[in-house]
Amino acid sequence: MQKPKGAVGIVVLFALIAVVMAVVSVKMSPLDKSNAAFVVQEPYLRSSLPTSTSAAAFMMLRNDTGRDDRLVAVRSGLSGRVELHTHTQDANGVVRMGPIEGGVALPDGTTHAFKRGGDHLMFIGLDAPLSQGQMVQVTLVFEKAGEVEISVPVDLDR
Ligand SMILES: [Cu+2]
Repeated sequence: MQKPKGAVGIVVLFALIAVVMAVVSVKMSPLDKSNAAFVVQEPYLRSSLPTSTSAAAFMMLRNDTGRDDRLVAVRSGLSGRVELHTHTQDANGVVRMGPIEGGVALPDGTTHAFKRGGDHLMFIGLDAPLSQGQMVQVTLVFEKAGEVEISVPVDLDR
């Protein structure tokens, strides 16, 4: 029996390309010659229904800037208001989502997961319905680094 090594190799290669393409390294300034940056991995934005007036964005956000920072606000032309949300469970076991008070701490060298059922960016009051594959410009506002622009693709299938 001979294993189809070639086929496996190709599958692995495609998987690597998919991951690399999803990584968006965001320099804080065009003049910044160092490798200091925020790294955004696998960002996507979705709404539960095409007619929804709100949407949520998810991503892995890594701080490689060399100093501790904090994500304090988010802005986007997609909706008038964007809030940092999390899910919490009350004493009766009911899960609710609501704003994260004081923003999201992001110590240097750490990655924060914005994921389904957990922390997320909440876009409230969409001006238009989302379309699959649409790229949405989002401004992340950090306490120290200031404003960082990222692009987040709409993926309604995730
Ligand atoms: Cu929310």
